[in-house]
Amino acid sequence: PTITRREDYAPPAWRIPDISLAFDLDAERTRVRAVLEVECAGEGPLVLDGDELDLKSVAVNGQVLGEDGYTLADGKLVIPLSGDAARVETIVEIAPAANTKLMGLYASGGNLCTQCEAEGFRRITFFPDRPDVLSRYSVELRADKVRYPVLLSNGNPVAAGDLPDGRHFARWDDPFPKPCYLFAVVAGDLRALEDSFETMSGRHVKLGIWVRAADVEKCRHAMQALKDSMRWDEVHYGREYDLDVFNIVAVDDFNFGAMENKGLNVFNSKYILADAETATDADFDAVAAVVAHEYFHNWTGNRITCRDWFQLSLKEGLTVFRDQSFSADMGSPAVKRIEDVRALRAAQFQEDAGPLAHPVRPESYIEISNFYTATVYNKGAEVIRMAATLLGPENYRKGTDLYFQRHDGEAATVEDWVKALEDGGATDFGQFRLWYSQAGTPTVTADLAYDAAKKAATLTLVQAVPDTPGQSNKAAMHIPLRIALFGRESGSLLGPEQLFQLRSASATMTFENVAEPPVLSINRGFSAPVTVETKRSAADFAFLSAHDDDPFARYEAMQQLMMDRLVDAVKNDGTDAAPLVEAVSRTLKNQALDHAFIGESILLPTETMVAERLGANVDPDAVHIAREGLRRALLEGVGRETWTALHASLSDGGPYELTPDAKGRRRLKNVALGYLFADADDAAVAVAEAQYHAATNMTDRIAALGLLVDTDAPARERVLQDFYDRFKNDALVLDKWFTAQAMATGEDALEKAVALAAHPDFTIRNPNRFRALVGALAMNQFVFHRKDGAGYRFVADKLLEVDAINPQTAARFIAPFGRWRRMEDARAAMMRAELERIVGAPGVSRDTFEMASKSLV
Ligand code: LEU
Repeated sequence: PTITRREDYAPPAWRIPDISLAFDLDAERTRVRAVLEVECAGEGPLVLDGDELDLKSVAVNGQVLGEDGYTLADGKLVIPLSGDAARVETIVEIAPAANTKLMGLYASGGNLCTQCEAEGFRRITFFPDRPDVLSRYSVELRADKVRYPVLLSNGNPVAAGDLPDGRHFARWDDPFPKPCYLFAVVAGDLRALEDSFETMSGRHVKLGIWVRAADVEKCRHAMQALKDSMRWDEVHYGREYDLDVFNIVAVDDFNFGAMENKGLNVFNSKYILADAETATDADFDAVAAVVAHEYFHNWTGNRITCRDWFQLSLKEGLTVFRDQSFSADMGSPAVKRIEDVRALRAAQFQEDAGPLAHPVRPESYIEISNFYTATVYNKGAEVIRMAATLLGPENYRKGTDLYFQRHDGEAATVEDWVKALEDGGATDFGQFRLWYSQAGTPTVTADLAYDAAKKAATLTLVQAVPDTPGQSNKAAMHIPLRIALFGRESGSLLGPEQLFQLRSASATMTFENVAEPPVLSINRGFSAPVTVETKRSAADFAFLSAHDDDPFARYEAMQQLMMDRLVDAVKNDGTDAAPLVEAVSRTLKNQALDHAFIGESILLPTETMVAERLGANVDPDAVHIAREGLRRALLEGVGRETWTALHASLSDGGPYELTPDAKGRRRLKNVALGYLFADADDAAVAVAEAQYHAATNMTDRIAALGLLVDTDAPARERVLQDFYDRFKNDALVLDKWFTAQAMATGEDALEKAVALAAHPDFTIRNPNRFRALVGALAMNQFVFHRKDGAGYRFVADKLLEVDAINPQTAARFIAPFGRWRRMEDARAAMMRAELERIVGAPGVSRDTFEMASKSLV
């Protein structure tokens, strides 16, 4: 397969300032006429990309070309043109109903919709499918009026009306030049939840969220999030919305979360539809975050787009940082930060430590879809967070203002962004740029020495950036570390927190007037995406978990305490849980902490995170046993009565609310229930079954179900049956039913999951359903890594099955196999064997081939 490299970038030879498109829409056969106004900008013929298009005709300046007037080979339509400008017209036919890749124009639930990013537009019409060709679009849609009463595209609606034979049309004009990956069309029988928004300059925008008629009421939360995002972007970045309408459409079949097409976002319905009965608190938060993310793209992505796909983090890292900041402002900043860091560690740290590690700005790819990664998105966001920390709020805003001023209307680069921050914030980011080019999670080793006689403390910091595929001997990074010292006796801060900029391989920092032995609090707020190694003891972490005034650092201390116990338990078949029990008990009693924070901080690290920490020769069974052992130690140490009482005290049975306080109560209540299930006795089972039935919301119901699924109690089958009967007609909720079972860890959990793959409601055609069962199982460390290799085989079989119809969805599940290097030998060999089988499978897609072949190295 061909490799695309960043260094090979060359600007397009032809510009296309205007394009008009006419669609005769039909699920079986859609006809697309495209008229391109092209202008010469360099050398050579006009080269247009096309994939699975049935070409009917090509014309230049009104003259239809014969077969000798162009060449069509390897997905390229090459048309020699003379002169500086031409009008090029193509007519193609496509088959949306047969489009199982869900890229380009496809059918979902009786409607038609598009997905173009990154390279789906070439599956709709011939065009230079690259983000640096910006055009004004004018679109006419024609379709059967009964089947497709709603016809939407980008920009503003300009005309609509009836046509003969029961058909109708709609015309849309988008005045803002855009790359083709932002193009969208939707046709269907949809109803809108409507609203409006007045922008800061007093313009009125009509808002619509389009769904099935029965789902309109489930769009209220998304609509509120949209309006909140629009306001937030005005206040925090000075960015105003620019069209007369903003539409969102929710579809059930979607490879990703959502897509920021100009003025017409298309969403996976999972990130739009929510009500108390069907969505958990986490689902509500995800809806708001994704709505905000796609909306924010209007400026960071659409008005300023990417020059080429190596710059993807320019829009995605920045937009993730913006949506994280928005969610923090709308809810609890402390809990949001904890959640974001947990997600970063679970996905990105693992990626950075494995065979698929790549820089935030990658250097090459086979298939760009494989680079919509945690590194590009989440590490990219952390890099911008660090820049913002280094600049401070005022200078960061000056930098972003300058970025928008300089590059509005352009296809920009990461370098343009960094330069604007530098110039706007009057700083030097020379060394800081390494965050974009060097892969791997840096380690910072911190050693604190105290001299009681001199009342002085010295902190020695040493950084190391690990080798990653294709990169070794890396330069020292520019790492902002928020640091504070606490008095071991007084329990209070010794002087103000400092922002230390670690720029060299090692550095020391001295503290004067340290009157008592200090305890180190470092990387507070997770100021840098690094791993910190210290010699701090269990007592130090217990101390910080009780005294640190930075909520993230306090959470982190408890997590470190837990992680050290878990690693000790794996290595030594057991551990002294006493300091942890004591710290957890103390945290539970602390009236000053809110419920949500307590719930987060007392959660045990996942088995996957423990495996990651162990680093080599991992035996997942030993990890499972160690974690279950610690869970039981916490159940008994803190006391079954305490957990039961805590659970009961938070089950007030009052009306359902979505306030931060109510969410926090539910969180802690369900964490308490989880500890009771460390040893699921009859009493615990009864409490969970009662909670399941009494639940006024999905958060409580699914939490109880998820625990019961892991028991042999008769209640297990009862609640599973009840859940299925209640929700069998709601696809998103049925996904939860599949996932809960795929996450179970009983002895026959795998056999049960395999049986579920034959359930009439399971289908590999719907990406959400596939992820709900097969994806969840691949994340279930204990079952995926079953000793006999049956977990690997099942996931690999399913993955190859879906690869044949939808490569993007398949390729996503290669990563768990790529962890073979960390596993004990027998498992490592079986994982490799599956990867080899995938690489050699006849007809394997290049998406999956790239991921699997790189994972073998
Ligand atoms: N740009 C989308 C996002 O907002 C992703 C795309 C691949 C659908 O993350």
